[in-house]
Amino acid sequence: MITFYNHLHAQHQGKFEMFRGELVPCFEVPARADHVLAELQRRQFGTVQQPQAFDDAVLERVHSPRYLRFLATAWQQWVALDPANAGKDILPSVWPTRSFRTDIEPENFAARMGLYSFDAGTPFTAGTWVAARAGANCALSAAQQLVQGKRASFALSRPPGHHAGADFFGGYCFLNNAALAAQHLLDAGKEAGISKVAVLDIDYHHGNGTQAIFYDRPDVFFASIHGDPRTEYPFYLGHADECGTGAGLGDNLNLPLPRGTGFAAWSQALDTALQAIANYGAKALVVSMGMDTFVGDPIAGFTLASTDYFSVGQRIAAAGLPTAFVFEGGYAVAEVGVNAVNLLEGFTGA
Ligand code: OKP
Ligand code: ZN
Repeated sequence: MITFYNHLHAQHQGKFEMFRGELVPCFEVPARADHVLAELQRRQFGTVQQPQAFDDAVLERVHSPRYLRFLATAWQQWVALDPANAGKDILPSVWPTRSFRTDIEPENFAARMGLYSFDAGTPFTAGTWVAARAGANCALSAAQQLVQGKRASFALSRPPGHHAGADFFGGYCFLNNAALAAQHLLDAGKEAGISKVAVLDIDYHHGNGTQAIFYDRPDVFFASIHGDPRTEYPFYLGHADECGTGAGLGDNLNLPLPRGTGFAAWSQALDTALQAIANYGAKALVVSMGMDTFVGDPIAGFTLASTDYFSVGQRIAAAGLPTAFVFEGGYAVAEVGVNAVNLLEGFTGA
């Protein structure tokens, strides 16, 4: 299996996120991807390649043009406010909640930051756009492998993507890498017979961005296993009664589980999700591969063990679909490499 990796991910290195009234050091750090890369190399798992470049038009298949323009220019706008800003990350502080208008892009920079975001935990830095763009290229390259008939691929991308919507960032995410991969499978895979795609999201946190992007679509099935949003981030989406809408009705499956859930119940949910994907008739699979279900994760609440990930990979492989794995969360930095490669080895049967 080919892994797509680009060192530019490290250009996104947030300093602090807002937590309980204080700024605390970011959990989403470059070392996460570096540990996965090191473990792939240590076990000689497949090959590692640079991603291809993809046009902005490919990003516009998922994200709005005005959002992409904002991301591409946000840092220069920030530094233009005050040259001293070059040494500080950007965090939003004001948002257009219910009853506010979002159709008019404000001229005030802080107001634009809030228009395009949903939390104060996602700093925007000097290198965020470059890193996010490189990460999206990894996900798109992984999808391109399946278009070319490969069985599987891995996008070792950072920052993660599944909380990012068509026109907003948050939850450490800016470009929705998994959604971009799914859309590219449909757009480029038509002749290869890829007419319906499933996204399986196994990150601890609900993939609200991916769900929202495809919620009314019959050509992408979204299934997610995650901490119950009544208590877990991102709180405002991911309940079991969210089944899709319009032409997409029936093509969204949320399997929320209580904080503290272990592998026995979690793996039953995985089998339920995979059965639903089989019933849907997906021709290819994108896995939002969050590794924060691990017992040692500092910001999540499931209790999977490192060895459980072999079984996760095996079960996904048994679905028999061409599969692109896209890296998402996983904040137990020292263990994230072993856990991720265990999953991939479980898949390949190595
Ligand atoms: C991103 B992904 C921690 C608060 C949680 C947001 C978590 C985003 C997770 N102090 N902040 O789904 O792994
Ligand atoms: Zn997560």
